[in-house]
Amino acid sequence: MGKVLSDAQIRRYREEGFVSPVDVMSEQEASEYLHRFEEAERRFPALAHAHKRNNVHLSFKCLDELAHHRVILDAVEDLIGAHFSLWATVLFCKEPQSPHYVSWHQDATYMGMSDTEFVTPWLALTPSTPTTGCMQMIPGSHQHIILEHEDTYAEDNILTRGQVAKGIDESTAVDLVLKPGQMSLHHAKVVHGSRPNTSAQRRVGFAMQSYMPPQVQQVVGNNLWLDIRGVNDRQNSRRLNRPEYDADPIAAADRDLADANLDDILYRGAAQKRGY
Ligand SMILES: O=C(O)CCC(=O)C(=O)O
Repeated sequence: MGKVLSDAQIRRYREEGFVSPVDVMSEQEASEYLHRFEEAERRFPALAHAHKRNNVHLSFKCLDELAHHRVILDAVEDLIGAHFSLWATVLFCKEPQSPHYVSWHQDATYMGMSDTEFVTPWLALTPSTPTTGCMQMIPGSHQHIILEHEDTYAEDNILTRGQVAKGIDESTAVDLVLKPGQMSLHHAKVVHGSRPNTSAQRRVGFAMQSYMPPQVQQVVGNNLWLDIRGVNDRQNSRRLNRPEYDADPIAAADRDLADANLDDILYRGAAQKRGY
């Protein structure tokens, strides 16, 4: 038994490449976080929108709190050990009845890391279901290599390059249905995607992408990390500051650096650069 995950859940993560659902907080607490996030979004529209969705935890206090939530970190520790840092976060908001989707992909493909043993918790702040466009995963797909991805730049595809992993058998895909306050945790190599939100409700998911042990290094861009737990010495790395309040300028300067670094890494060698 781990700190949060049972032996069966840990086994499932190792075998299937994800575990879901995991309770983090009550629906009531999740709706309070959603309210705080949407308030901050209204107050500081330039800091969080469809094309400014990376690293919002360095701007909004509520997301910084979520990235340091004890239950999330304990579950991460159950999977990758007691020493880890946070690389980045992504807010995946799908507006009601919108065409946006996420094609089948493996996160590690363009992240520029030295290793693929890292984990992404995805926390639902609203219901994540087949009609709101929940994530779907292919069990066991993390046990293979990084597949060839084709960059399509398809208009409604909200991945940076609209990249699509080739040769996927969708017939085994499973829906990750989450209530507000529940999370899934997925491996860097598991193949996953999500369909459009056809409902009348917004779907808000916060992906902490990803928590990584110190042996995982950024090898394409700069090593900019938020220290989370244990000892995380990486050569030539710079530690990011946490915001003390919404739009804190000290953390905002770090977010500018981290966002630019992430852009350089994710779009390295790409034929087009989009706003994601
Ligand atoms: O939120 C989604 O629909 C997709 C998220 C995703 O691909 C990820 O967190 O790695």
